[in-house]
Amino acid sequence: MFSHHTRHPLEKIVIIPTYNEKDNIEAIIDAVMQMESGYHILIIDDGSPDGTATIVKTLFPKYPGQLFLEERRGKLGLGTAYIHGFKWAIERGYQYIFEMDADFSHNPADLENLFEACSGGADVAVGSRYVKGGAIENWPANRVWLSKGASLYTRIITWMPVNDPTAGFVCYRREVLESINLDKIHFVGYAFQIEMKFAAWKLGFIIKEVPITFKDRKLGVSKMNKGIVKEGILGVLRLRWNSMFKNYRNQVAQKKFGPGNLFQHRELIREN
Ligand SMILES: Nc1nc2c(ncn2[C@@H]2O[C@H](COP(=O)(O)OP(=O)(O)OP(=O)(O)O)[C@@H](O)[C@H]2O)c(=O)[nH]1
Ligand SMILES: [Mg+2]
Repeated sequence: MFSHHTRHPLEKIVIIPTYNEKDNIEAIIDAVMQMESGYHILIIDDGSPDGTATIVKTLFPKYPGQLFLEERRGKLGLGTAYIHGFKWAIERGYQYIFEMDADFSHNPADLENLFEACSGGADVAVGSRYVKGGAIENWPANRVWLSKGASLYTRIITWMPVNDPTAGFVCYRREVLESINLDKIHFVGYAFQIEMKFAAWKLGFIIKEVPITFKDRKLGVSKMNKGIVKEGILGVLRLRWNSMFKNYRNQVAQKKFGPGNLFQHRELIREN
């Protein structure tokens, strides 16, 4: 019954950062584990006072060798949680590394579409609200406009050809995360999502957007705040600035690959 897990034990892992997600965490883990093709899950919990991590631990016996938890001491931000998870997943040899929220804004069934895009030639698959077939359900108008505004702003400043640059539902081929010097990624909120895509794009990787329907969270509370918006506005300017006067590719590439042989490295990836 679980043969697919043993056949590809280290193929796909979904990283889910959590802060106070006790009402969602068990259901989201169950939903991902129910997917036919077999995903592992890594939860990065930042010492949630509501006991999210304790709930994850009670699920270990149900999903042996498939469910993992990294606990950090305090709320250190979404960006550093993902960086921690990326390093963890690369070290263990996972081939497809996913980002997903815990709050059911992202439909676990869409993991398959992201995976298909990446196994079919893309290096990064982005679950996108702003391509044909994408949608947002139940978000208040002000959140929709903030998000659309952020996307437009990012496109105007960076010229990056991604319609949903703040999207947090993403699949990366491991080569992408290996090629980026993750210690150079500094943003923590929406700017983190933009920065990761920007770095992948600047390094020449192929980004494909896959339409998704994004739903507002039903349970738990949002961690969105003014600081995250401010970081986004200034962060995008900084990305553009850094890429104008200094070689951004050199700055963000993992030293062992770049800068001269990075594209060579990328050609090797593409041939595989
Ligand atoms: N580990 C960790 N996870 C976080 C942190 N901030 C947010 N998260 C998680 O990151 C995911 C996205 O955060 P959300 O609060 O849903 O942010 P959002 O989607 O912009 O806001 P809403 O959907 O309106 O709640 C959720 O799974 C959160 O629990 C953090 O500082 N550390
Ligand atoms: Mg959310």
